[in-house]
Amino acid sequence: MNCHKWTIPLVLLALFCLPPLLATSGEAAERPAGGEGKRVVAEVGEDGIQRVEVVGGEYYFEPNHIVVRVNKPVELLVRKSGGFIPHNIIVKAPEAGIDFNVGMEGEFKPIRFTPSKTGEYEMSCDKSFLWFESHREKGMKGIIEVVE
Ligand SMILES: [Cu+2]
Repeated sequence: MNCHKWTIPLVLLALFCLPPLLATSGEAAERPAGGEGKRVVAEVGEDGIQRVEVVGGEYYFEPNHIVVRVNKPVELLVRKSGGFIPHNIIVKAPEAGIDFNVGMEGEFKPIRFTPSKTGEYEMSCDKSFLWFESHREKGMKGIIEVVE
């Protein structure tokens, strides 16, 4: 039975090849639909406050491109997607009136500011596991775009 001598190598080959494939699809499933990310224009509430909900997870912000109007109050409602990995959301743009570093938890938490200058400002998570690369380097970053 000549064909049987290939059975074992083929099974071994399949076992070696499958885990990376599964790991890749698992990672893709972690990220919400939208692939490269999502651009959202903040909705203005009846109280005149621009509100956006932002969820942080491994390793993304959803949405990761938030558009707000200048000189109008903004409220970001932030929470993390679940699990044990800690996340935060940081924007360091005091020149534009945006300067915060807030830990994300399971419940929505408000971050309020009024952007005073148009431009694009980076938001990111600086958490990391031990000496490994930060979540920002793994893709957990985005843009707050302030427009007229
Ligand atoms: Cu993070």
